[in-house]
This record gives sequence, C-alpha cells and structure tokens, in this order.
Amino acid sequence: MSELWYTEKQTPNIGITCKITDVLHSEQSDFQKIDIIETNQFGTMLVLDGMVMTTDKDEFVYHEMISHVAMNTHPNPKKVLVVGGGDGGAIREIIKYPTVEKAVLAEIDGRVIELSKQYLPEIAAGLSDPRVDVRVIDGIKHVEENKGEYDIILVDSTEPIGPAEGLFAKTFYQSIYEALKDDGILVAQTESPFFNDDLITRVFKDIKSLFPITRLYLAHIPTYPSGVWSFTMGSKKYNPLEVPETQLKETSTKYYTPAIHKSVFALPKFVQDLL
Ligand code: AG3
Repeated sequence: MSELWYTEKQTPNIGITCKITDVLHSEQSDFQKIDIIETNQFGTMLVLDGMVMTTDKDEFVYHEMISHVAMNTHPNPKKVLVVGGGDGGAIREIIKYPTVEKAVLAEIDGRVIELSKQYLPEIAAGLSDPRVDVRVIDGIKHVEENKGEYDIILVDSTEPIGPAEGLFAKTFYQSIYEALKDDGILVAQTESPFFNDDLITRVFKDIKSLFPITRLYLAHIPTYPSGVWSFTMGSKKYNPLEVPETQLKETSTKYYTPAIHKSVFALPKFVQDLL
C-alpha cells in the first residue's frame, strides 16, 4: 500500500508533514473543516481548517501550560471560563483543582466537542465532570453578557483567521477584563514568536493597556508552527512571579512544575524585544 502523508502549511514557506495511518473523520461543520487523522508519530490529531489543533502525544504541554500558570497564580480560583477549547483539554486541567466550583466551556462549534469526545477521549475526559458546564455558544457574547463573574478566563482559540478572529481583538480583551472579578486573571494563547511576531506585539500592547500586570510566557509544542508557543497573561492583582506554593500535586502534571512556572517567564532577548 502506498504511504499517505499529511502536511500543514504553517506559513506559505514552511510546513509540518506526518505519515498518516488513517483518516478517522472529515466534515465541514457550520464553522470550519474538521479532520481527525491518525499518525504514527503523534497519535490521533485534531485538525481544524487544515491547522493542527492538538494531538494525543503533545497536547499535555499546551493544555497544562494554558491552565496551570493562572490556576496557581490565583490563590482561590472558583469560577473559570474557557473560550474555545472544545476538545476539553484545558477543562481537564482546571478541574484538577478542588477550589473550582464551576468551569464553563464556551465553544462555538458543537461538532468539535462531539468529535473530541468520540476520537480524543483522554483529552475530552473532563467534559463530563459535574462541575463543568459545556455550552455551545459564542464566547464573545458570553463574556459581554457576564460582568464580574469569573476568577480566571482562558482563551483557547484557533489561529486569528476564520471563526477565531474576534478572539484576538482589543474589544474582546476589554470585555474579558469586565467579565473578571476584581482579582481575576486572563490567559490567551498568542501564537509563535518566530512566525507571529507582529500579532504578539499588538496583543501584548492591548492587554497591557487594560491589565496592571501583563506577562508573556513560552512553552515547547512540537506540532505547532516553530515548536515554540506563547501565552499572554493579564492579571488584575496577582503577580505570577510572586506566587506561594503550588496548589497542585506534582504527580498530576507531565510538563508543569513549580520550577517551570518561574522559568517560563524568562524570555529570550528577541522575544523581550517584541513586547
Ligand atoms: N489552539 C491553538 C492552536 C494553534 C495551532 N496553530 C497551527 N497549527 N497553525 C489549540 C487548541 C487546543 N485546545
């Protein structure tokens, strides 16, 4: 049998290519093209509009790092919102904290949730927890309609093209600021410092104009463009670099540790220069 390979063209000039053993599912939802493919190297992959969103093998890095840095910076996170993140990976991490009373998932595309439950059960496992409220809604509307509600809001979006474009807008960060409590924290995934430098500069400036404490941090994610990924935190009160003990047991993560929490804010010079 001939070999099948999948390429995501990450920019017009570079891509990532994986040998695939199966195409488990393909459809056009109301919002985007959804493909679930099986690879030798990374296991099952969720691909939206031709872009790798998550894979069995490396999802832990992204989902731990989008969640635990904020969850440990806040001393008592009770109510948390994830905008996007229909695969459930960020929710799975959030509900590891006993302080959490309610975790809301606001995902615009219900098909991503259903297919993740079916094909990525380990990532989606948290979605059935009784504290989790899964809503197929527009996250932008949800934050506009809920003022002063949340301790933490995570923006677990796709790329700033297509359905997620509005999730990188300053007006959205303003609504998030208002949807957070007085000591709330925002973390947004903000792409690659190698390939998305202008976006990082712009988003950091927008978040900094709203939040008294703004910090960028990095993690290594092999299937994302350039393998180096950024997250931007806006915090109303708590400084992520002055956190006491982690609330988490070390055994419950594969990437995040208290030492990682501190080290990820040490930025290479070229990244500092973007901010
Ligand atoms: N969200 C960020 C994925 C960005 C990847 N970009 C790409 N492949 N061009 C991932 C959502 C996982 N919950």
